[in-house]
Amino acid sequence: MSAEGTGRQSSTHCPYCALQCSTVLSGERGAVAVRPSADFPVNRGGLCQKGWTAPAVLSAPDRLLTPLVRGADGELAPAGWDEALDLVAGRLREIRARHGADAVAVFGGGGLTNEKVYTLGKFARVALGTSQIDYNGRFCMSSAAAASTAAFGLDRGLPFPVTDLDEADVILLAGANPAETMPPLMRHLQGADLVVVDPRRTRTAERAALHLQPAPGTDLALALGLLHLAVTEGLVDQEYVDARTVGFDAVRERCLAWWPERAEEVTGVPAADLRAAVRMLGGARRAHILTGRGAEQHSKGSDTVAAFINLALALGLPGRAGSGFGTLTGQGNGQGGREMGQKADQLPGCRLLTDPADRAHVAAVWGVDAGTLPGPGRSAYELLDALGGAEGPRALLVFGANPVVPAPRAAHVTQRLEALDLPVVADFVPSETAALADVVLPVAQWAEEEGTVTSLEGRVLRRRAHLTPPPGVRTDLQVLHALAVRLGQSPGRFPVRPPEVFEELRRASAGGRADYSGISYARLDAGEALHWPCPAGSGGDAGHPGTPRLFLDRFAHPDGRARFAPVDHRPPAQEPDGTFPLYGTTGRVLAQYQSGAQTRRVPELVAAAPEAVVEIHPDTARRFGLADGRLAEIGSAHGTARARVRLTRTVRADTVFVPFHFPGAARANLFTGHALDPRSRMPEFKVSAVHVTPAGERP
Ligand SMILES: Nc1nc2c(c(=O)[nH]1)N[C@H]1C(S)=C(S)[C@@H](COP(=O)(O)OP(=O)(O)OC[C@H]3O[C@@H](n4cnc5c(=O)[nH]c(N)nc54)[C@H](O)[C@@H]3O)O[C@H]1N2
Ligand SMILES: Nc1nc2c(c(=O)[nH]1)N[C@H]1C(S)=C(S)[C@@H](COP(=O)(O)OP(=O)(O)OC[C@H]3O[C@@H](n4cnc5c(=O)[nH]c(N)nc54)[C@H](O)[C@@H]3O)O[C@H]1N2
Ligand code: SF4
Ligand SMILES: [Mo]
Repeated sequence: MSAEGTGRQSSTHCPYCALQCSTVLSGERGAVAVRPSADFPVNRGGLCQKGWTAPAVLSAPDRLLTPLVRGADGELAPAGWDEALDLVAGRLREIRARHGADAVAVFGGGGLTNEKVYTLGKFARVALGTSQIDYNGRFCMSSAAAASTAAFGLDRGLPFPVTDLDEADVILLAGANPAETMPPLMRHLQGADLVVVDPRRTRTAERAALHLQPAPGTDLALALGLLHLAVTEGLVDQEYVDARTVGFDAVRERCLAWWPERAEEVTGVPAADLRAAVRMLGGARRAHILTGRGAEQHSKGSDTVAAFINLALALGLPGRAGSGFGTLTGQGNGQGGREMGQKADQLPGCRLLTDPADRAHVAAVWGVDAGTLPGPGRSAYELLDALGGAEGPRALLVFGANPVVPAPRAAHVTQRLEALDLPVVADFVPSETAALADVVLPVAQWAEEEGTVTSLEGRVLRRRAHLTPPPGVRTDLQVLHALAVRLGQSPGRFPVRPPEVFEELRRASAGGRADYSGISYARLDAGEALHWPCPAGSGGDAGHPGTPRLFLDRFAHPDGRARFAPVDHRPPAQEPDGTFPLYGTTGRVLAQYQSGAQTRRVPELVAAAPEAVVEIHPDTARRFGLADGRLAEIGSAHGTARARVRLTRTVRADTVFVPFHFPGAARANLFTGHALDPRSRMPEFKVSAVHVTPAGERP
């Protein structure tokens, strides 16, 4: 329903990160105002600069308001919806007839609502019949998900509400910089002594009682060193280990080889600091260990998370009231986005395409024969890498991602996209990926449509429409419906109303690991705080109360016990050498979001962070002839990016840091490589071997 002209206010949530700060929108198109709602426990009246300025994107001057089709002259030109959709459906049918169903691929996003993710996965498996679907969350939460599922039998980033952190005495943050990536979260970390593990002295590290500054790519050795000390200092909670876990003996055996001096040699963190960290954690009444992308985005990311889980289990933290282990989910619907079936191996509810019972359940909800559902497809990077090749997909539909900027080995990925017979992008701004598409479909934005997202604490939240979409724009659900019908599906199979999709999603997830069946729009609109699992048919008339805290009595494995994982350290794919003497790492700055497709269109944010910088220590800059404020080239075996030198003593002397939010020659991913984690298929965004040279002031 539209609120335009009524003076009505709409209660919703921020379009950006997984904290999903609660906001109230007012005002008409062109003058939408946002303020934080005071009563939501996660942001408690706070927003970050991105949240405050989010309405600007609703009326971005270059917003897409009509479909675009690439003409014979090679240019994108406005077209009608029927023309664009007929063209796409016709070409898809042709490509499928000639090359088979897997010649059509889909790439989704962790910012899409649950309803969209669910529909996108169903569209791929039913309307296209393709196995080739994955999404940008593979680059985000896959290592955390793999390790958490293995250890706990379930993947919910925070298995407890954010407010539990308020009561903690000690919190270890491994590779997370929430002071810039989730500023309102810092309110919940104020009461605790922080141990921050980061090669940079970030704004988060400045608030820490103890900052451990390891070389990039050495967190696994660091976690093994900490576990070693927990064992030798007698801090292991043996009663908990005996009662609630399996597999500790092998892990204890392995960590004995990681005495503190050896861990110091590999990580660069003084043994005394490792000891201090373990004593803080072991001595706390309530402690948490949290990981972020800094520890996870490695070719050994899932083993690294496993090593931090091992430490947390040895100290008896997970599933204990007031303590715990968690991972900080990133994208707006990064949690729901990894549950509802856009992942290459997954069906809704965290069900698996390889499990016959899971297939049968979802096929029944979809009204298809389970035998017609494809098997698992390629992971995100492998999918992008295969595009346009002899064995790879020839058409790609992108919803909610901008892979030209955030994919590793970006120059190669861009070439793969260019090699496609049919690239199609649905977006609301002309992203770098949309610029390569043959057909661009303009869609509605967060404040123009209904839906649900699941935040980093596993709580399902309602996004509400404040405006009607501009004329000429359709919702993602309408686009998928229209394409499905053109591909021969019955119209009723692909509903366009989000509540209708949610009702179906409930049934598809029922009995699955991420069970949403007891959640409804009515309950959410009544203000209930519902964290999954929330099964239907239990909890009496009021319904199941949801599960804010998981694992208090048992973990999600059949025997109720958590699993230790015997992991060991290994070097990154590229290590500094004579040619590439520095570690290059990448990440975020406060004022830009992801590929920047949205935030680079907000004047205040551009003023705050206008271009890519390379953070470099003054001593290192001197060695390489680099001056503050001048352009530099950051080159690796994979390619070269360009950024402006920012001298700072906050970064290790052997490391440079480049944010990945900027396009073109400034793409940090021009130098990242294609090494993947064998379990999670996560790329190694956080460590490359690079050299940095002056670039001169070419435009
Ligand atoms: N402003 C802003 N906020 C965001 C986003 C954004 O783009 N911009 N994106 C959202 C999303 S999707 C995500 S996933 C989250 C990510 O949130 P974070 O994980 O906090 O973000 P990053 O900056 O990618 O990485 C965190 C830190 O890891 C450090 N690091 C680099 N290499 C290593 C290493 O080898 N080991 C360790 N221990 N640390 C290392 C970096 O110096 C950086 O400070 O942020 C969310 N919030
Ligand atoms: N070097 C390096 N690379 C990284 C990372 C890193 O730390 N270092 N981090 C990785 C991580 S954690 C992540 S999450 C990825 C982010 O990967 P990206 O794909 O860059 O994420 P976004 O920029 O959020 O892209 C979302 C796109 O979808 C559009 N969009 C937003 N909402 C909707 C919607 O509802 N429907 C449709 N159709 N479109 C929508 C936006 O306008 C935008 O163009 O990047 C990864 N890449
Ligand atoms: S912290 Fe995240 S959810 Fe909150 S206002 Fe900032 S970007 Fe939005
Ligand atoms: Mo992310």
